[in-house]
Amino acid sequence: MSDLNKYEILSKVNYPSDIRNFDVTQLKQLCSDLRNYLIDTISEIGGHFGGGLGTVELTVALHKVFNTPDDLVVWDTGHQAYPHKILTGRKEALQTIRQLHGISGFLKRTESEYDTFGAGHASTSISAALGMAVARDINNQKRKVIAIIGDGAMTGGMAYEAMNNSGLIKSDLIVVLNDNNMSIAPNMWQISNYFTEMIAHPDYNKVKGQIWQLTGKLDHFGDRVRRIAARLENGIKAVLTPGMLFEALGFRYFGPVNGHNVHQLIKIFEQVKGMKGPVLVHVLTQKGKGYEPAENDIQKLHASTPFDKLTGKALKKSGGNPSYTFIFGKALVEIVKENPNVVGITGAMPDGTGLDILQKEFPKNCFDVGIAEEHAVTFAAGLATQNIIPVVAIYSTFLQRAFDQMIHDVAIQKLHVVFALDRAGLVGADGPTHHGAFDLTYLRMIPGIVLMAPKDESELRDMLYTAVKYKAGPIALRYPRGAGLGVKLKEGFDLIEIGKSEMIREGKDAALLAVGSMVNYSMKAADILEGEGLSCEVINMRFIKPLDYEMLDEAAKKFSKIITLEENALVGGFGSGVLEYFSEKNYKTDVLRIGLPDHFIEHGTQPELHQILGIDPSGIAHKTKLFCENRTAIHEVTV
Ligand SMILES: Cc1ncc(C[n+]2csc(CCOP(=O)(O)OP(=O)(O)O)c2C)c(N)n1
Repeated sequence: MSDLNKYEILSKVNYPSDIRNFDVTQLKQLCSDLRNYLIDTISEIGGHFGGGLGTVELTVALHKVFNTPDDLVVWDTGHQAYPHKILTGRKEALQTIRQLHGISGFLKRTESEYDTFGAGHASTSISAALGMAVARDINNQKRKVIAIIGDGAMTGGMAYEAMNNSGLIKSDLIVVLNDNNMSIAPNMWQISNYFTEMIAHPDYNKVKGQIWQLTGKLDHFGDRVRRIAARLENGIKAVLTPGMLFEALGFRYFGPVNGHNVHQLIKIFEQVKGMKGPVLVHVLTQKGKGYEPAENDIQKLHASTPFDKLTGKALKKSGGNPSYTFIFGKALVEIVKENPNVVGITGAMPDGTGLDILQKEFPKNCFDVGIAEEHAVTFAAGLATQNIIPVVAIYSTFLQRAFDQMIHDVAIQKLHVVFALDRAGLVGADGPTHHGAFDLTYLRMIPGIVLMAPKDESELRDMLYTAVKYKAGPIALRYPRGAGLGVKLKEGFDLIEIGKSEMIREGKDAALLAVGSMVNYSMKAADILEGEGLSCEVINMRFIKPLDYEMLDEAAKKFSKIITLEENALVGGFGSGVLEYFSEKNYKTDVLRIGLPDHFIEHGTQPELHQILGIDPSGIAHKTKLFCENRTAIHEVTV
């Protein structure tokens, strides 16, 4: 681990108050130390990387000019806030970031008073900051409120809802647009192209220069002339500058400013600090700034596992089983080859979802809509009305955003939209904002939807194929983050009968009814239990909706002990569905539900979390044994 003493200035800084008397030379040195410390640490332990390297100067300038934590700085998403964490009392703790019991990779109110608003999902900062600004007005306080939002996060509709409302309310609010022209993938923000073109246009620069010259010359005239000139300048600026869109929404626009010039940033923040009403400062940054491998391949180094500092290459040996994501991406390409009416849709996550493979092979069949999950779903619904088959590939956690669209735009109209939910279950280091803990709950309640979870990557392929062939309405499959089980993949695909489970191990003492990732764990648990004299049947449920009622009827007759297993919140999940059915049928079978408890689960590796929660094979075996012996199986967990 990095010895902090080797960073000359940073070693003396623990909180923002330590930098407020620094001169520009010291601040520049601090920026250099911050950057080196980030590179040294993240190359060793992994984590989000590119975004933070791009916000070093911005972070320093904000904490220098504003009186944090009394002034409220609200970061969007949070992956770019590592420099902020370092400057706000978490310098040493950075070395534990995203690790079990370490600090979070995102913003977290319980972690620091400087983290004014929890984040992880994008596009929330302006709304939250406006709420804080209005609360400040109600409470008669004086503090400043500053939101920092990336150009990627600006593809999310909520940012516009918030700006529109800010323009109406006119509360004092500073929004910093951190524009690096990148999301994780190349950004889908149309306005970004418009900025780039406008700023580069010679006429814009000529006229801008002339306005400034003119207003400079007018300085020696009287007040009235200066006021008219200022109005004129604002008027012309509004029409000619990239800020005209923001001005239309009621913001005063400043910029663009070089986001790696700490001196300029301080100057502009000092200038806007006392202004009335909503202000937008447009800051141009470079993702990965100061680290060549990241500057050259920023998509790869948005977030990373540990890597070689010199080359930027991952340290982890490649090999291992292909991921569910990769298998999904490849399978979709095979399906599109067969049926060109199938299209893939991603919300700014082509690499994360495996749709990058489709994007390369069939670019016309692939749509990256930006961080706009709500739009993605309704866009898919529109496509489905015209007999196109959309496969919407969104992480379980991000699809939460589009719940109403799934009900209102897709399910009520029984439209054939395929939902591919990656990262279902616990995702590991990203923690509670990113765990896919709720999709079985929020999908299971939607009338008419079909909801599946594959036991392995081969079944994922068949389920995707089945979903594309199924015409009767919405159909979803959910699968976990990470490597598949390494099962052999067959050529082509098989249709799976809707609503039919698969018995994969016979037993006589108890039945383990398992969903998705829990099938493999249940098989291992059954092995352990066999050794302890307990014979367990294992059923791969395949379908959470519709449930295999025939199988449930038989199981209820055959077994006095049934255990349901899912990597989803127990509240409202698969096990709840089984209990609802048993209650309707008045079955008296004892049911133990194993899954995620009713609290948010912190970050750690997937195996660590599974073990702590008692949903790994030995935990399952332990709970099952207690249950079968009529002893309590309630597992107290602290994660
Ligand atoms: C609702 C939602 N969808 C997707 C993501 C995944 N995601 C995390 S960061 C990111 C890109 C953000 O781009 P930008 O706001 O420009 O920040 P930058 O990384 O460029 O600093 C995306 C798509 C997310 N966090 N939230």
